[in-house]
Amino acid sequence: MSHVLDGFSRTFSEYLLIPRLTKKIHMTSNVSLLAPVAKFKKGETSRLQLNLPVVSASMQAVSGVDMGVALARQGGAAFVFCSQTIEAQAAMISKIKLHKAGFVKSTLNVKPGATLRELLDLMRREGHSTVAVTSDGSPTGMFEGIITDNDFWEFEDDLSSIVSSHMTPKEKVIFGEIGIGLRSANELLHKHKKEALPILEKDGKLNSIVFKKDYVAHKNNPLELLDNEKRLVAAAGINTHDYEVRLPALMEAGVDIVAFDSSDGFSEYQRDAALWAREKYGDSIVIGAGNVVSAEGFRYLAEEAKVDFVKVGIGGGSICITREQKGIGRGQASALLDVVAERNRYLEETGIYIPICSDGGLANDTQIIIALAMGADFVMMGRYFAMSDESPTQKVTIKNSIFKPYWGEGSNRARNWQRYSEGKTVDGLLFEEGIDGYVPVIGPVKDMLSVTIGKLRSTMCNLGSLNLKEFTENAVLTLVSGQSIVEGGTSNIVQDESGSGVRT
Ligand code: MZP
Repeated sequence: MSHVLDGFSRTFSEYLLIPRLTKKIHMTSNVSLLAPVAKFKKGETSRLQLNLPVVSASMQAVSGVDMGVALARQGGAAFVFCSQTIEAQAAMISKIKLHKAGFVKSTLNVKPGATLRELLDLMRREGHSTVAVTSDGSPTGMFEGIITDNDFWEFEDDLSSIVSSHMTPKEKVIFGEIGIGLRSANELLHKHKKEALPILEKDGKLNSIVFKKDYVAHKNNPLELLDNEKRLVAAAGINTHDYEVRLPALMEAGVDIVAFDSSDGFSEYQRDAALWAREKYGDSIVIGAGNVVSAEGFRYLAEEAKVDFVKVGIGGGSICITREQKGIGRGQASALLDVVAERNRYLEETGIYIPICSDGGLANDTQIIIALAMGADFVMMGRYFAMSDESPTQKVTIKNSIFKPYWGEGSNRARNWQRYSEGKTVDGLLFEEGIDGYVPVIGPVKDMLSVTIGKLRSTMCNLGSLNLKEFTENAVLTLVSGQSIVEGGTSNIVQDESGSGVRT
């Protein structure tokens, strides 16, 4: 006979948090938002922590290179979508990893004999204005000089003339020698008022370049999430079909975190793929699996698949129609509470802490806060980031407002058959599990997160907590009735013209 769980399947909007004692030390500026991603032993620290408990979904309409850079700069990570060719996904990861580092391998190089026209094409294609000149035009050739778009005038100079007649030659270039530290390199940039500092091998070959813009960006984004080599942390979605080829390509590109992108992760496919990845790469990669919505699903991925973190959520995503189409899923709050309780039991039994990611269905900032209070270590969002300038879609105007398209990975538009393989036909999906629509454009990720995270820090102080662990431990939640939700809104108010309320 079938089994019916006690109670309802509940959502985040049905809960509120009860404030706890706020001491004078509980100031937003004292709050730490460090969030573990990789599993760790009790008393130890996770080998990879986010600086903000937020990641973006592995979706075509959400996570590309710009999102990877923008989110890592804020302390989170973007899971670059896997519903694309292996080469294209690996190239995106490479771009994120090469975007910034103390010492960047030079990606734009020309030979001294190249024409200005060739140089201009290169600058336009790559979107950079500083190019290293090497004897053979390679990133590690003999260094001959540097040329920037200030060294010639496109409409005045003869574009068939060669680079060497316009570049700053090596004798006049300020450069660093291999072995120089990042701090000293930045000091040289500062002292000589330069934008870029080539780093040369002892024999004069180009090794790398240090850019002033990276230093400035780092100072402007103190929570920037960096790997051991000071490159941005990059994450990617993977699937259980081509992981034996995809994962090596992503590793080669420098990926730090991967997560299986699946609507239902409670499967032997994920177990086998995760064990294969662990066997091949050990702890050099952080592996997430999911999605699950039950204690049983969590236990399986923790014990059998030995993954680093587990994602929770089926059917709650804003574009998701899995529940209507197939009848599987669970209210996100109930799913999360159940999985968190099992994670805590697992911790008691084994001494191993497995971080949990609450994925999908977060409709506003309050729900992000409630998810973290309920014990999610970090949250994954699609719609939220689809609304930002950095999502990889084009803006469109609809009835005088600006929108961006946003579609589910289970829609025919995404054709992500690896995620929903059971529903595949020769021409596409037998049935869709996701919809295709539009979301309003809000602005840059940095600005959006500053508001969301500001609210989170403030609520953490209301609950007398200085970090996310204390936040969860201190969290006392109450279920709200329909009437108390009405009470929480405004009442007997006449709106003034600016839209802000005037109490009557
Ligand atoms: P949301 O933040 O837009 O509410 O939800 C994003 C999450 O929905 C993703 O991380 C993924 O788990 C899930 N998703 C993506 N595509 C679909 C679909 O087409 C979907 N059904 O459910």
